[in-house]
Amino acid sequence: GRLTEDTVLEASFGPKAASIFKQVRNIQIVACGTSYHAGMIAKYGFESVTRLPCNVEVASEFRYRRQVVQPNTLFVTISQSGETADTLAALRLAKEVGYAHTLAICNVPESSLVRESELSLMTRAGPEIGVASTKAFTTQLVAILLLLIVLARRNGLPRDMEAKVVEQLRQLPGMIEDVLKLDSKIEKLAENFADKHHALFLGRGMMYPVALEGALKLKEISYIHAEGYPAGELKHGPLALVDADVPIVAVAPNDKLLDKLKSNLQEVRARGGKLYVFADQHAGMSAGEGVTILEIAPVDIAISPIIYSVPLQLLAYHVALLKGTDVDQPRNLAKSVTV
Ligand code: F1P
Repeated sequence: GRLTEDTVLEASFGPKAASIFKQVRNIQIVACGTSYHAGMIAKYGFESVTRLPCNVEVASEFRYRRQVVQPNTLFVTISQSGETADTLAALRLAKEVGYAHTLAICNVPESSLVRESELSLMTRAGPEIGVASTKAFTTQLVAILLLLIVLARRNGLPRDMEAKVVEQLRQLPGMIEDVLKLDSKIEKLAENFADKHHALFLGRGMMYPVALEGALKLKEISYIHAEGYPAGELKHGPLALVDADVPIVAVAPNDKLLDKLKSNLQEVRARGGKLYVFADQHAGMSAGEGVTILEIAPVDIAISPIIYSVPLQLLAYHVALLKGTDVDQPRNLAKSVTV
């Protein structure tokens, strides 16, 4: 038969996908750990492009909260394994309390989460070898962009905007190859972290969850205490932590928040904090005393969270290697938290 848009949607997401997407008026995202950070990024994109209200919450809180269910809400879970106990319990609760539709973004087709959700979108990252989620995260971000296109189309996404996102996705593999070329520089940078006890990761907008994810990776595999912060919140507390012994990582794409971020970074520098900034080539950031810049080729905002996550993953990896920790099997952590 003829390949219609609806047929494609149903082949990708499951039966009834086309009519479900037409009805969606709200989005509720629930996930844990790294998958939660992917959900936070999704919220920025979904709200700004589709104009649908979107909430995001960690599953371990969502499942114990009394819910107010908005009509026509699409309940989205994100999970690498599809077996995370809190995420699964949240999905079951969502069905019980009457969320209209459920969708799992997941890496494992035969998982409980996929089986129990009405719709699913597979990330197809292949098995994660280590405990810490890395390629699962970047593929979740790609899946989120695809879902964003679908939802935005239903709500009138201009075709030129869609074409731009699709073009960015086509160029993504090459851009990631380019970022991976920073590996030896990042390996060198890691030497500034291996003997430290704390680190701060800063970003703004969609780069805030990217900063959270960078901090989580460092915690998980190198056991260095790391905090991710929205850079504008620094003055409300964490600035008190800053001294020469707390390295500060910032992610600085050339976006509309760049000037604000720069002034936040100046505040940090003024207090003796050493800065390591992954910055767009055209961000106008210059290296100097206590400021190291690693340049990233210009990228569109749609894929910047994907691109900027990769060097942060590499940083955590190299710090862990220097410290001699087990990058694949960190202490105290399980690949899939099923209890
Ligand atoms: C969620 C998660 C992972 C983390 C670790 C523990 O898992 O927090 O992000 O790396 O493996 O579980 P999932 O629901 O995405 O499988």
